[in-house]
Amino acid sequence: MPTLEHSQAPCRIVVLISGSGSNLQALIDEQLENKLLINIEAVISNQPGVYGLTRAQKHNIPTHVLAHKDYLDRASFDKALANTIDSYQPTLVVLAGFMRILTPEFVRHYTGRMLNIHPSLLPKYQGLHTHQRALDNQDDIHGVSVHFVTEELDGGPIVIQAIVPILQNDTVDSLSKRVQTQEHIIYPMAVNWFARERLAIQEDTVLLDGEPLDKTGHQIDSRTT
Ligand code: NHR
Ligand code: GAR
Repeated sequence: MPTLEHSQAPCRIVVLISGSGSNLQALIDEQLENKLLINIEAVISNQPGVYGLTRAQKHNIPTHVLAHKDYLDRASFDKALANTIDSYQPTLVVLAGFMRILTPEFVRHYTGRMLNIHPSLLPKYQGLHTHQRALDNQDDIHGVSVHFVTEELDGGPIVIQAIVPILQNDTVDSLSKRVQTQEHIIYPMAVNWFARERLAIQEDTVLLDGEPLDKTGHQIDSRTT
């Protein structure tokens, strides 16, 4: 029986990974808890042999490896990637530790229906090595952002951020673990909102339940919650 709360078909999701897939696991767990809300149709990795593929297979989710090294250039890789994704007719594409920059053509095709999780308090530290950069700058806080993907790398409208403290003697390892704990909370939350059609984009602003969010999205402060 469909519930009053959620009578639609599950939101069809394709997840792109490059690595261990702990964020993918958080989404699989969300799906297991709430079967009617989302369905991960496929997982695609640009890296062969990564553990995220095993996580998907354990739950009978179809997997594909598209090794970017097998393609002549970014455009041909992205075409093959889009063809594979679109064969599943997803409503949402989720980048979960996906480490290849995507071409503008690819990104435009998924406008408003592709999310990324980035390990920094955007707009600070776009790009790579965010934990090291936060430590080098002796920041007091660090964190993670979920944003809609646009042509500007890590520059799309932000849905949600979680703040973590930086502690004395933190290393990249200790700090990234603290950040990842928050990743596994906020990514399922953002995907859940999308699946329930609670998110919209108006120009550069994210609306949650019709109300505009700040530029930094909905904020969760792990120091106080
Ligand atoms: N593509 C676009 N157009 N826009 C975004 O916002 C994107 C994107 C592709 C990936 C994830 C992003 C992150 O969260 C992401 C956001 C990879 C690189 C990178 O430099 C940078 C940012 C992100 C992902 N990749 C190198 C490249 O040449 C390869 C690095 C490697 O393989 O280790 O593609 O941080
Ligand atoms: C996550 O910490 C994510 O924030 C980061 O990679 C890790 C992937 O972990 N993403 C990026 O750095 C994107 N450039 P996972 O494979 O265990 O989900």
